[in-house]
Amino acid sequence: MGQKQLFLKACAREPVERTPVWLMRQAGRYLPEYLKVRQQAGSFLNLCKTPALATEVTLQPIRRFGLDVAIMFSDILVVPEAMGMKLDFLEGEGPVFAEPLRESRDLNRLIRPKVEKKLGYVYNAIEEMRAALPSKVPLIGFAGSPWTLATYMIEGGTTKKFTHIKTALYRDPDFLHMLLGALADTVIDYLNGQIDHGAQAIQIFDTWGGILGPKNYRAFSLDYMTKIVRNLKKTGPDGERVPVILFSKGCASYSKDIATSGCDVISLDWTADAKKIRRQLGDKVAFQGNLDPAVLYAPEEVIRKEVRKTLKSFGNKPGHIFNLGHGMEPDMNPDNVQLLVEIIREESSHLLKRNSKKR
Ligand code: 1CP
Repeated sequence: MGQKQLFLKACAREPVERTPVWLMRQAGRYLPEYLKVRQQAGSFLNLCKTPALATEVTLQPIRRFGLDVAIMFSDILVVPEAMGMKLDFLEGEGPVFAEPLRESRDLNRLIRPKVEKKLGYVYNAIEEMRAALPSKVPLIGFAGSPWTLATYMIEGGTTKKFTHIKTALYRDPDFLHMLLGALADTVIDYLNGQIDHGAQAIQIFDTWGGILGPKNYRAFSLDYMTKIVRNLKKTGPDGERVPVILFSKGCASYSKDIATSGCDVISLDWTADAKKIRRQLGDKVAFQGNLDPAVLYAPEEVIRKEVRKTLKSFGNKPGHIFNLGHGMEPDMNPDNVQLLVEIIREESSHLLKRNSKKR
C-alpha cells in the first residue's frame, strides 16, 4: 500500500497539503467523450451494465481534469430494478417505472435480490475500475437512500410534486415503512458487496430528503440511512477504513442529527452555511461541498471569488473535500470545470500554507 490518498486523509480529518476535489455527476452528458461512449452503448442502462464501457466513462473526468477521486459509473435506480421493477430511461424524460408501487399489496412484486447475482455487473465494473485507476485516485461506490429510491418507485419517475409518496406518507405510513425497510436491507447487502469488490468509500445519495419536514426526515429518511451506516463493513479487503458520506439535499439544518448516524462525512448543498455548521459540529465529522453548480456558468474571476469563499467558509480545521452542492448539468462547459479544478488547487494550497504558518 502506498501513501494514503488525499481524499481518504480528508475523510479521516487528517491534515492535507491541498483540499481534494471531485464533482458530483463528474461523468456524464457535459463531456463529448461521454456522449460518444453512450452512443456506442446504445442505451444508458446498457452503458451501466457493460463493465468495460462503465470503466471508460468513470475514467474520462479523471484523465481530463486530474480529479482526486473517481465515482463508479452507475445509477441509484439499478437497485429497484434488481428488486424486480421494470426500469426504462426515456430520451429527454429520464427514468420511468411503468408499474409504480402504490399500496401494501404491490410490495408482493418485490424480491430481496441476491446482490452478487443481480448486481454482479456493478461488482465486475468496480474491479475493472480499480485496476484501471492510478493508485492515488480512490474509487467511491454509492447507493440511493431508501427514501430517495422510494420516491422513484412510488411516483414512477421524476416528479416536482411528489403527490403519490406524500399521499402514502400521510395515508398509509405502514406501507411506506415496509418498503423503506426492504430497501435498507437490500442497500446494505449491495454496498457491502461494493466494499468487498474494491469500493474505497461509499456515498449515500438522499436527493429528496429535503422535501420532508424535520420529524418526517428523521423517521422516513435518516433512520434508514443510520441503519445502513451501522451495518456497513468498516474496512475493505486491504484493511483500510471505508468512509461513508451522507448527502441529504436540502437538509443542512439537520446536520447535528445526521452526524449521529455514524457517517464519516456530511455532504452539504450550496444553501448550507458551512461556517455555522462547522462551528456547531466541531470536528465530529468531515464535510464535503458545497459550491453552487451554477457558478460554472460564470466567468473566471467569479469562479475564483466563489471558490475562495467556499474554502474559507469551511475554516482551517482538517476535514474538507471540495465538491459542488449538487451535480453537473449537461449544458456545462468542460473548460470551466478545468478552470475550477485548477483554481481549487491553487487557492487551497495557498490557504493551507498560510494557516500552517499561523499555527
Ligand atoms: O442519458 C444519459 O446519459 C443519462 C444521464 C444519467 C447519468 C449520467 C443518469 C440518468 N444517471 C447518470 C449517472 C449517475 N447517476 C451517477 C454516476 C455519474 C457520476 O457521478 O459521475 C450517479 C452517482 C447517479 C446518481 C443518481 N441517479 C441520483 C442521485 C444523485 C443526484 O444527482 O441527485 C439520482 C436522483 C438519479 C436518478 C436519475 N438517473 C438519471 C436521471 C435523469 C435521473 C433523474 C434525476 C431527477 O429525477 O431529477
